Amino acid sequence: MSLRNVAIIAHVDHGKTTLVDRLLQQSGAFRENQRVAERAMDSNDLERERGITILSKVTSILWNDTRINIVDTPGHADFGGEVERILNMVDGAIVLVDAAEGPMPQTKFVVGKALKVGLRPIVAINKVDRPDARPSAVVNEVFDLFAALDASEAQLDFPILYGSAKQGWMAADPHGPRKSMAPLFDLVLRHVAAPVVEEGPFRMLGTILEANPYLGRLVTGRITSAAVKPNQDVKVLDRDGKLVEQGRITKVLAFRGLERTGVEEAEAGDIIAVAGLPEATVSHTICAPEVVVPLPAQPIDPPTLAMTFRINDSPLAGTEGDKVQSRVIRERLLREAEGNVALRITESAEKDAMEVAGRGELQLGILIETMRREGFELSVSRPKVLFEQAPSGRLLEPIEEVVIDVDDEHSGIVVQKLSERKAELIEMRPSGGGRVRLVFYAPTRGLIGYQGELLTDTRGTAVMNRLFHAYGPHKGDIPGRRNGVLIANEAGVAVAYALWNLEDRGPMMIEPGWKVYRGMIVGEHTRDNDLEVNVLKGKKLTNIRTHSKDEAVRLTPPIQMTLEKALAYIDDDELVEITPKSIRLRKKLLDPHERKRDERRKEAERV
Ligand SMILES: Nc1nc2c(ncn2[C@@H]2O[C@H](COP(=O)(O)OP(=O)(O)OP(=O)(O)O)[C@@H](O)[C@H]2O)c(=O)[nH]1
Ligand SMILES: [Mg+2]
Repeated sequence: MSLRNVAIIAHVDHGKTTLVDRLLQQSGAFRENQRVAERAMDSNDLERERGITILSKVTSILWNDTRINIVDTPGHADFGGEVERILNMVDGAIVLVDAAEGPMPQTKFVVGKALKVGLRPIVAINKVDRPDARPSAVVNEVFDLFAALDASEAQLDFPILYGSAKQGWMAADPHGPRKSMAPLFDLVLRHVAAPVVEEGPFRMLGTILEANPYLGRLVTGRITSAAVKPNQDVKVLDRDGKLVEQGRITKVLAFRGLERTGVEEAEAGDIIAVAGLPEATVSHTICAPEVVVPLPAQPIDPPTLAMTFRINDSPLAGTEGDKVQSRVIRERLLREAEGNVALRITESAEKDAMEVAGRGELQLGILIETMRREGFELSVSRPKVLFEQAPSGRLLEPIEEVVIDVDDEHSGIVVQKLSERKAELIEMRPSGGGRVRLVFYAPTRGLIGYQGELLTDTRGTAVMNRLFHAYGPHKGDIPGRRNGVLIANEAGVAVAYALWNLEDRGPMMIEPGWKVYRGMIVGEHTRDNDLEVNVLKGKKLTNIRTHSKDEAVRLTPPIQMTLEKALAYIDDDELVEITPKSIRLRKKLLDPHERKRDERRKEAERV
């Protein structure tokens, strides 16, 4: 049977997963009356909640007797390294570009990678149904992008389709016919080459790794040579050709619609998953026992951001979660690192703590969120950017390209705030409709926690996109949070009246009825120093005042501390306490005297 392998790549939210929905539907992959959720490929809980793709996934459809393996990729920059590997597994790529937004940083990143591995992408201008769509201008921008990325003649000559994944059509003209995805299917068959198959015994490069609750470790990749069957003896080589393990494949799985089906044999060129190899991972070669040379594999991007995961040792520890011991946390993290190649877990210098390094705030945030749902309690430190050293000995730090689209009137404050954070403005141009597009090179360090501030500064109208650019010289000190915090001075249950009394000290982060402890952060101080406050003190109860009256005190709604917000908010001497039920902020040292002593010690070190 003839075969095509194609990846769908784009900036975040440009419609990749929605497109895959339509391709599945229109190729008849679903049964007549099958109920299928929207963005069906985003199958894990967090993907569904957040509406983003986190893990790349493979599916396949049949079109005119050709099987097309389609890989849906994540658009968020934290998962960019994975997209790069996937492009090595396919023979074609569909680049989706939002007809209103045009090419964005991640478009540039993925197109650059696709061109580099020699693919000739198909460009699909998506979302032409948007009222603000500007398809022909966007095509020009895409052309400029390809040219700027040194595309070859053949690559510059990219075929273009216009359409709406949401409405289920693609066509050679923006005006239609607005009928179906057939033009895209046909173009894939015409434009994407059949997979090149090499001679020799069985070899396959591990490209996607996942842990399956029933089958164990599953490694997905494209078979480079020969066929593979269940129960076949294989070995696994790392990038340098060192033997990782010898074993037997227990299952060969093909991707069919939303399901995976065990098959009796898979042929060279096909994208499949194998089970039964406990050590094999991404960038390993799974091969017949006689093979000695591994397939070329790109190295995995080094992590750029790290956090310390410690046991929860607050006075409320163990009251909301059941997985609290450092041994359990450690095992869980090590298991995660096995299935997630972008994470690096190391022992921390601190007691009962592990250092977890990854590609970004989102990636680490997702790990924490997953663990809390499993019943874990943790306390996590402020994210730290990982530096590198140039051969000259000079300190280097990660620099990102940041693109911010903002209403004209707010551009001033954005430029000011980002230059305080040591960002460099490299481009500023109108982007239509009274908006401007600002492009910066900014140190990752300065961007931690900026998203929330940006939304406040621009009344929620700005859109920020970031992408790793390069390691550059360290930019020097970046001022941290300016405000101090309000700290509870006693353990108990917060009372409305006490919170109301503290309103002029600053916004609260807790609500009446919440449990607090000494050293817990309960609000933000309007000034730059920390302040200890009493949130337990009720109004003196006299005969006439009842408890219910106390409740009637009208409070300003507190700051809602989501996990991401909390991680970005805390300072070096603070922690986020995470349990299945709560996110609390606290001082590392709960005892005020200890904090004083620590401060004095630091002061002494400075002079
Ligand atoms: N108007 C319009 N909206 C669309 C279209 N295609 C997708 N969307 C919407 O765009 C949003 C993002 O769609 P997804 O399919 O999740 O985008 P994605 O590229 O897979 O996003 P990531 O996987 O997170 O990178 C959803 O709200 C879709 O409904 C389209 O053709 N027109
Ligand atoms: Mg998606």
